[in-house]
Amino acid sequence: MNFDLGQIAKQFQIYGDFLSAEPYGTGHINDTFLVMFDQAGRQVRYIFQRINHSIFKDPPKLMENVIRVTDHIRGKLKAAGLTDISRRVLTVIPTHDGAGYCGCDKGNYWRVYLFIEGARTYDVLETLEQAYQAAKALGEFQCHLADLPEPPLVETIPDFHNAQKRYKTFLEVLEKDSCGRAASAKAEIDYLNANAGLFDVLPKRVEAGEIPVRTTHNDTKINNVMIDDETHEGVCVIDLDTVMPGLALYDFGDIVRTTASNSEEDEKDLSKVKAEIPRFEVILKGYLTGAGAFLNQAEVDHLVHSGKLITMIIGTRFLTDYLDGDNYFKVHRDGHNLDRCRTQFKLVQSLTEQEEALTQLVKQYYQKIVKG
Ligand code: ADP
Ligand code: GN1
Ligand code: MG
Repeated sequence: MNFDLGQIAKQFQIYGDFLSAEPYGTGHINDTFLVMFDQAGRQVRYIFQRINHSIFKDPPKLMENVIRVTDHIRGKLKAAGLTDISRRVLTVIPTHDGAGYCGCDKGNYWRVYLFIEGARTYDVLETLEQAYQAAKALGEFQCHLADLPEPPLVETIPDFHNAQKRYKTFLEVLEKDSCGRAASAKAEIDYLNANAGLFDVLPKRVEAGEIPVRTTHNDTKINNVMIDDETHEGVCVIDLDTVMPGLALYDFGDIVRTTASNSEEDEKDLSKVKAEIPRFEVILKGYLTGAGAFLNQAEVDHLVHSGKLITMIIGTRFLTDYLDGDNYFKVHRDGHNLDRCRTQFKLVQSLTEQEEALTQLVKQYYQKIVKG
C-alpha cells in the first residue's frame, strides 16, 4: 500500500519541512515508518504508524489507553527525578486539534511518536547483559502501572491471551481447512492437541482468586524494548497497543519466549531452537529485580509455566493463521506462519525438558532478590 506521509504529516504538530519516509522495523501488526523532517537545518526523525484497525477495532479508544499509560509513566519518571524522560517513555505528537491520532486518510488511523535516538530494538538479543536489562525494564513497566488510577484500561483486543478460546478457534479453523493446508501441518496439529491441557492451568488459579488481574503490557516480545546503544539499559518499553488488564505472568512468559533461545522467531533450523539456562537465568534476575516486589507466591510459582504457556499460545496463533490463509500476521515467505509455529513448539518442548532446573532457579532467585 502507498501512503502520502507528507500529507498525513501536515495534520500533526510538527515543525519544519518534510524530507522523507521509509518503512521501518519488523513488527507483525502495524505499518511503521521512519519519517524525517528538516527543523531549522537539523534533521529530526519521527515514527509514524498506521494502526492496524482490522485487528484493533477501536483506534480512538486504543489511543486513550496509550495516552493514559504514557502520561502515568511520565509522572513516575519525573517524580523519580529523571531528566531524559522523552527517551524513557513514548511521546505522542498531537494533531493540530490536540488529538492523539488522525483519522484523516481513507479510513486509516495514524499516530506519531518522537523517535527515540541512541537506542534500538533487537529481534534476537546479542548479549546476556541486554537480556537482563530488557527484562528489568519490562518488570519496571509493570511496577509503574500498578497504581494506574481507575477505570481499568479498555481491552483493545478482547480475550487476547485467552488460551482456551484460542484453542477453540484453532479447532474451528482446522475443521474448515479452507486452504487445504492441514495435511502439511500434521505433526504440529498433533502436538497441539496432545498438549492443550496446558491451557487449563491458569484459568483455575485466576478463578480461585490466587492470581490477580493487573495492568500489563501483553506483548512483551523482546523487540518491544528499546536498548540503549551505550549503556545497554532497556531504556523504553514501546508498542503499547495491548496494554490492558492481564496477568503479570503473560508478560514474563513472552520475555521467556523471545529471549530464552538464541534464535529467530522463524528459524528454520530447529536444532538452533532451545532454551538456554544462562539466558533464562538473566531474564529471571532482571524481571524479579524490576517487578519482584509486587508478585505474589502463586505468580512466582507459575513463572516457568508462563514461558511454556505463552509460547504455546503464540504457536497456536501462528498455526491457526497458517491454516486460515495468513490473514493476521504479516508474512514474508510461503509457510512463514508454519515455520514460526514450529519454532514455538520446539521451544515449548525444550522448556518442558528443563522444567526442573528452571524451577530451581526461580526458587533460588526469588529468595535472593525479593525475599532476601
Ligand atoms: P508493531 O506493533 O507492528 O510491532 P511497533 O510499535 O513495535 O509495531 O514498532 C515497530 C518497530 O519500530 C519497533 O520494533 C522499533 O524498532 C521501531 N519503533 C517503534 N516506536 C519507536 C520509537 N518511538 N522510536 C524509535 N523506534 C521505534
Ligand atoms: C505481534 O506487534 P508485534 O509484532 O510486536 C502480536 C503478538 C505476537 C507477536 C508474535 C497485537 O506482535 O501478540 O506475540 O506478533 N501482536 C498482536 O511475534 O497480535
Ligand atoms: Mg512491536
